[in-house]
Amino acid sequence: LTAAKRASSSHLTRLHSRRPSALPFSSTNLDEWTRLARKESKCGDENDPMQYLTHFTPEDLKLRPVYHDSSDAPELPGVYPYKRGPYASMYTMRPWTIRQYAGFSTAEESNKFYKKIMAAGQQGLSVAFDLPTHRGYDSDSPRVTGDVGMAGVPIDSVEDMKILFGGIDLSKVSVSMTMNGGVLPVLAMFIATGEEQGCTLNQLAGTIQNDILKEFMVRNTYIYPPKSSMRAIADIFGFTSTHMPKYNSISISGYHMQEAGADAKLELGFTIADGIEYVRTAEKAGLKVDDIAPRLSFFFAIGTNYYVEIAKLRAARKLWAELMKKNFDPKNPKSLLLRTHCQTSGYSLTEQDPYNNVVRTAIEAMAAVQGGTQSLHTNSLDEAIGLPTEFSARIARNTQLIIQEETDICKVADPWGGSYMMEKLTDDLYDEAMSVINEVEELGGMTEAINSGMAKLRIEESATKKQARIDTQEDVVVGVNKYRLEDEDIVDVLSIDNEAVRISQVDRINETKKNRDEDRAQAALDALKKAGALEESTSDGNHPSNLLALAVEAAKARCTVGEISDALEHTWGRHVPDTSVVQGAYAATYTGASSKSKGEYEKVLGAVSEFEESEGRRPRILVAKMGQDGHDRGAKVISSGFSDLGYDVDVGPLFQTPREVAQQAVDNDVHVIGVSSQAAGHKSLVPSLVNELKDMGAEDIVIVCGGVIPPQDYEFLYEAGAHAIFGPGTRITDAAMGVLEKIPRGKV
Ligand code: MLC
Ligand code: 5AD
Repeated sequence: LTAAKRASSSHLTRLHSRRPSALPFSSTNLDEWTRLARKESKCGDENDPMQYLTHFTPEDLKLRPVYHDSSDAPELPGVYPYKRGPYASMYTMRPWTIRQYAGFSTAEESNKFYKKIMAAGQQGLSVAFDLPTHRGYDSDSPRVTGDVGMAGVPIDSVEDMKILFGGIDLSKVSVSMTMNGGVLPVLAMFIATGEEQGCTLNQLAGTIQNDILKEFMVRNTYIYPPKSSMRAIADIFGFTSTHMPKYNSISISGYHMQEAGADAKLELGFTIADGIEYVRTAEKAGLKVDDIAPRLSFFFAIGTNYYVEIAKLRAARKLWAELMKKNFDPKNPKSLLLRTHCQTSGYSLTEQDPYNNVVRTAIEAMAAVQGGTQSLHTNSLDEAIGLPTEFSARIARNTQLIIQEETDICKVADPWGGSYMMEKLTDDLYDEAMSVINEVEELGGMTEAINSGMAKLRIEESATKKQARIDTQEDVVVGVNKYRLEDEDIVDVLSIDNEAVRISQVDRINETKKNRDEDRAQAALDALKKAGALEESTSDGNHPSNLLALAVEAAKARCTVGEISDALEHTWGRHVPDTSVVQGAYAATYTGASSKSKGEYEKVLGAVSEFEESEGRRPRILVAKMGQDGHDRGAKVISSGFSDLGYDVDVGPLFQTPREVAQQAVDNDVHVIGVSSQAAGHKSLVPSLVNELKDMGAEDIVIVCGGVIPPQDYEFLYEAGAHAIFGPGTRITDAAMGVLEKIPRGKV
């Protein structure tokens, strides 16, 4: 809402004529708040913003823009350490941005969708790219056949990016792009698109995720090893801080940690520690804290732990402000502000009785808003089944519009401030996160904590415990482990013709390469290769070897995402992660469980040892991830649970082709392959796996599938050769028993 619209539509106008304001404040915090709120609201020196921004309810009761105690220096939003919000007037002047994450099929289809949702009330854009783009592969690469266009929109060259933003004025709309591994080519293509649309660099507003540290920990769409990846980030900081003052150069993300199983203290501690590591990286590369810190932004997940999630955002702002001050002593107050995007939790949503997800999401959205987020994505009700349909996306968007426009929630900043419970919870979480940060510091910072495996293992342990709490009903999930329906309705899902998308992308790549100036393209790629091979970082935004500047030239020369990525991979190589499994965390929760859950757990243990006695060895399962899908929470939790239940578990590497999985299964002589699919590639990857096993004469290996698989696809997968499918919400004990029953006996 604009200030003008607010003033005319609310009771403000009446208020001004009735009560001209005086300013009786003496305390410094209140003075500071008043100065800032006056500036933000443009209410003029003659008005007191506390009154100017007051809203009257239909009962003529006052809702003030913020409430505070009567101490000399009350805590207030917009005032250090910003626990109560980054802006003084918060949502009374400008509500958070409704920014729904979207992208699917082709640039044309996604562009149409963006225009529709903007017309229906969405306020900023947020692009979801497909997995090949994330991992720096063009759509014509043989490694990515099953992934093109499935989990997001494919971008191969600036020609795709121009279609994606056709008719959308990039000087007016802020655009977030979730891109980490493939950040250089993709950001370069966005910049080139803006310039070719006629915008100047200083008009481009938005955010690039660009947070590689959490990729190594949880999200897995990295390309290069950590050191080179951090160098690219410093160059991006240098370029955007010099040329793109409205652009947020990073979105430091705890979201994916929570999705991977981190509890709030781990999510908060690791995220703030990541932020500190990025500022250190920038300083080491010669950048000044006040040049980059005002454009660092954050991103948190908001789950169903209502109070804790609100406390998390309050504690986050305070932690960041204090640690920035202590470690870097910036002069610009904006360098201390933690501004954040939030997304409601995907993990908390269920495949079973999916309309319940609307309610969960609304509650989570309320927590995000009461915690003071700057931007929000609310998930769609079909989250656990597939990508949002037009219907489910509408309900998700309207959830935010209803909070913003039908309620008076925006009229008061930090309504929980001063609550005994909330203040204590905020302090406690602050302390817990601070001890995680101190632990990380003792290891030498976040890069070291990641290298040591500590961060990943702590999150995986937390994930396994959470699963065990659900399996034992200590944590209730309505419609899943309690109040389960006898029959589930089938919900519509968005279906994408992966093969058609791939063919059209390949055509456009060929066309683009045919029409470009080949010498210019090769020269641009050579320049990138050379700069990548330099020992020294060139983070300075005006330096001729700045990697983003060179990537922009390559994008303009019509080089593809794959070519630009390859030019750097040439010297940087590709990162190969370790695979390890947490032991004992699943079993541990059963020691205190009810006798019913314990009984089930022991039943599986018994069945597994009976199998071992009769077959001469334990049941052996290869947990496989095929294609570019790096979501491995499910695979990790299954591996660690099955291992505690007595299985021999082989954890396959990420990003395998079906042939590589079949080969590993044969080499390790497993009974079962457990395919974990979260990114919609199952309909092409599972049949290929079946064929590969046949080719190797290993059709007796049982295939079971789990993850985000729409029930509509079950029949297809069974016909293709899958023996069992376990949807989200399956208890590990049930899956372990189900798999055991599928293994034919008598094979040694
Ligand atoms: C805000 N403004 C105010 C104000 N509130 N001015 C006066 N008074 C107030 N009360 C101003 C701000 O200063 C700013 O201007 C402008 O209004 C916009 O406000 P903002 O608060 O900065 O909002 P926004 O532009 O939406 O930016 C929010 C952000 C940004 C800083 C958090 O980084 C962002 O949009 N992030 C989104 C990230 C995202 O969508 N990620 C998707 C991940 S999905 P100015 O001039 O100061 O800029 C994913 C899933 C997966 O990751 O695939 O794994
Ligand atoms: N469109 C919309 N939402 C998406 N998500 C992932 N990909 C898309 C997409 N293409 C959301 C889901 C998921 C989270 C990581 O982001 O909510 O859980």
